[in-house]
Amino acid sequence: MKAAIFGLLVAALATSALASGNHVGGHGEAMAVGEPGKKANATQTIRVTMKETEDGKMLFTPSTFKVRKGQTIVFAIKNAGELDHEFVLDQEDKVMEHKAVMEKFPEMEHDDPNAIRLAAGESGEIIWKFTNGGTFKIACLVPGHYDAGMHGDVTVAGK
Ligand SMILES: [Cu+2]
Repeated sequence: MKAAIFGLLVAALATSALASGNHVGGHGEAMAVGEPGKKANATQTIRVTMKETEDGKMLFTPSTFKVRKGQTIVFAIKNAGELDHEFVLDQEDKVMEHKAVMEKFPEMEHDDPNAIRLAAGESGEIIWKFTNGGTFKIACLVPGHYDAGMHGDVTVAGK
């Protein structure tokens, strides 16, 4: 249900929505960044820590990733900070749309396969198959966090 509501909100904000002629933000549509993966197919586990720093930044460590097209990755994510954080994996324009929605509706949660929200001290996983080459974003879209530094890049090599 949460995901469905989010989809509607995104559709309302999306400017690229009209071009597709489909219900935008709809789940089950192919995403440029790839698709949910199966753990059995994963060839690499990448550990990512999320936390605030003493000088007021919020960071993913590491924040840049290089993978290969076709690869399934387990992102093993730990919130080592004191606030809730999110790990959202998507193409940059989707991340920015989603960021705008979150700024309007900060309590919104999502349970999409490409995103996870973790309370302080929690750990979780995103298992993802990168089906397209290109550069994609990871981001925490809790309001203010992206602008405090909480984003990174995933480069997918291969045609
Ligand atoms: Cu955050």
